Amino acid sequence: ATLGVAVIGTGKMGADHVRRIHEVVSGARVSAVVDLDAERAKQIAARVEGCTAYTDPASAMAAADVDAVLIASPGPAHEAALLLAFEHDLPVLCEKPLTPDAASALRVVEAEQKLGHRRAQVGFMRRYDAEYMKLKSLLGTGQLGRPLMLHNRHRNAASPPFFTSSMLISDSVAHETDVTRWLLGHEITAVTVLRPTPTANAPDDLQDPQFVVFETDGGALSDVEIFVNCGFGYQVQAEAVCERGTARIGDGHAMVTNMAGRWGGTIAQDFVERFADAYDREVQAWVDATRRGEVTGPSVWDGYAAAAVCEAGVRSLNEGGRVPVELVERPGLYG
Ligand code: ISE
Repeated sequence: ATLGVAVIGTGKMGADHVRRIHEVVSGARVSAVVDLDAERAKQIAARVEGCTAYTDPASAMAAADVDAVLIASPGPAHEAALLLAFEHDLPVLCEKPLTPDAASALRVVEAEQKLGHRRAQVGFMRRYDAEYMKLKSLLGTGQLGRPLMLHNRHRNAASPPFFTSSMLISDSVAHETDVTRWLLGHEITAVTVLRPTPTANAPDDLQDPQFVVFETDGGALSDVEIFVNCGFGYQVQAEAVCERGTARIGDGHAMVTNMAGRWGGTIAQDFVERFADAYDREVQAWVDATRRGEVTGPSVWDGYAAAAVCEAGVRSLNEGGRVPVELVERPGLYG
């Protein structure tokens, strides 16, 4: 049967997922949208036939035509929505970050364990990006040998008005915590955040850019340039340096033009554009797995690990120096 999805939060990502489920994904329909802003909820619901607007997640989750939940509200609202979905035993796709800190993420891990089965997938969409997938499978073949270093660049054209210095880590570098763990198959054991003089183009008091170094339990280093007011566009790149070679993605060379003494191409302006295909693949995979009664994507454990690494990163940003990451023991539910 068609999966009835409640989309919680109708901001930039939530509205894009409503469009995606309505127009791109097969096997699912948006049966409910939830937003604290009733007008906004109504406007978005009006785009989809048979979709009901709600202002609180609880009423949406209790509705008969809701079979699954996509959480796209701001991070601080995720824990309550996740715990509620678990009470209804509803499958969840939760946008990153799982929650804003390690303690709340651990509560979500514990709640899912109590259910006794996996119910939630975390929205680390880069795992569904064609280029990242290629890099992952190349590393998996072993042809390049052991990975020694991973260099990541993560640039946004401009940060939204509510962005804080900590969010460069907890909201943006959250992706590289997952990419590092997933590509290398290592856990991150320590984080160091360095602070170059901020760009004059960042809002006052925003520490932008930042340079982050992860150490892993496999002896690798993964560094991240995070720069959220670079001005020119949205750019995400990764280069793995291994014993027998290197591999690099994200150069955006899909099409190169030559014109009047110049060569080049265009740069995506935001993540909705750059990762459109990845989001499509992610949500379709979630719907397909859910309809088979399975959970296959990045887990709540991955969300917890990312939260713990980011929490250490924010401490390093604020206090300076190297901050170790302490994870609880990985529960059996997560392999
Ligand atoms: C945003 O929340 C995302 O998830 C984007 O992928 C990232 O590039 C951006 O910096 C974040 O704020």
